[in-house]
Amino acid sequence: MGYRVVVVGATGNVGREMLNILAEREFPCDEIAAVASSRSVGTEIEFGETGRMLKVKNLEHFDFTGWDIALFAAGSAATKVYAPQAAAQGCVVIDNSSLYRMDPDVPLVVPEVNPEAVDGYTARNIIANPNCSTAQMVVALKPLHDKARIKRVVVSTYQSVSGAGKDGMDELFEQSRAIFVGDSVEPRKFTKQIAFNVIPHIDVFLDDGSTKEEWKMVVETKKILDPKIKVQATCVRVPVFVGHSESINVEFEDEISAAEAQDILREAPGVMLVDKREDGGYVTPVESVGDGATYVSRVREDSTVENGLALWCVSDNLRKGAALNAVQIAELLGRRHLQKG
Ligand code: 11C
Repeated sequence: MGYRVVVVGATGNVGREMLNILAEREFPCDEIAAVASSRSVGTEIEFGETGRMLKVKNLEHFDFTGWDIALFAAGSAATKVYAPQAAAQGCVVIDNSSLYRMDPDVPLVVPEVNPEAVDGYTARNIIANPNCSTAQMVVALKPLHDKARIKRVVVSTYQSVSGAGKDGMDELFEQSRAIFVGDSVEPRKFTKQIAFNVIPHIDVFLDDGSTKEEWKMVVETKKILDPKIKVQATCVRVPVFVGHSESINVEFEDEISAAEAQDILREAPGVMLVDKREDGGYVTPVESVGDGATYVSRVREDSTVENGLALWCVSDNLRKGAALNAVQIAELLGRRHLQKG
């Protein structure tokens, strides 16, 4: 016997990946529903590569009663209305938006890092999925924190346009084409030209001069990994379609060499160490696409601080950063709480 699973926002970048990953990992689904806003109702979407077509249902009229798990990849406005409704109807919500992440009654879970936190889901019947840039960073940092206790992290991100949804991908494509053929470029989704450029701004500005994306990396890392860790983030949009990269500097309480860190990362769950210290011996975002791993490369000692390391971290933001992590949470929930059969 399996689960009755709903994917909300099934036609978006992340929703489609959720369906792909549920199918790929053979998540035990007795029934699967693809749900989206009224705009997409009636369209058909494939359940992974199974050949099985799902007719998209209208979120506005969807009754979550009797469904076990809803993976939400909808915008914040729809999530605010329908996630509590689904939870109240007895369906456990795993939500990819930022809406509930910092709610003390909602666990924020990365299964390789804080699997036990999932047990807190009963307070609201909601579990939050972290921001993509946080998810990959904490997967890489957790095994190093266990070894040498992290004090401080300074991270600069290189985030792909797919983090901004399909509109972001379309804008990069259209601007690139326009520049090649000599047309003018009009930024719409992004505040400045993204093709052949980089933009040090993701999400809204906050009073202290940081952006909300940067704030998310700070507070989510504390909630998932350790509230004592200090984080300084600079989040940058780059003209890459899929795959977020991060340059991370870490300061530890205890001594840890680059070689020790490499040995630890080689064995760490969810991490793939590719660190050959030669031309091409590292991972770039295009190589991470379609994969679930958090890749770590360029591990080296940072001699500007005591007990410091620098590293490069890359992952498919639509997978580990969103859909895969959500499905892993569903698997964890199934193992720990919702056993079937
Ligand atoms: C981006 N990280 O790359 C964002 C997308 O809080 O879930 C995900 C935003 C979030 O634009």
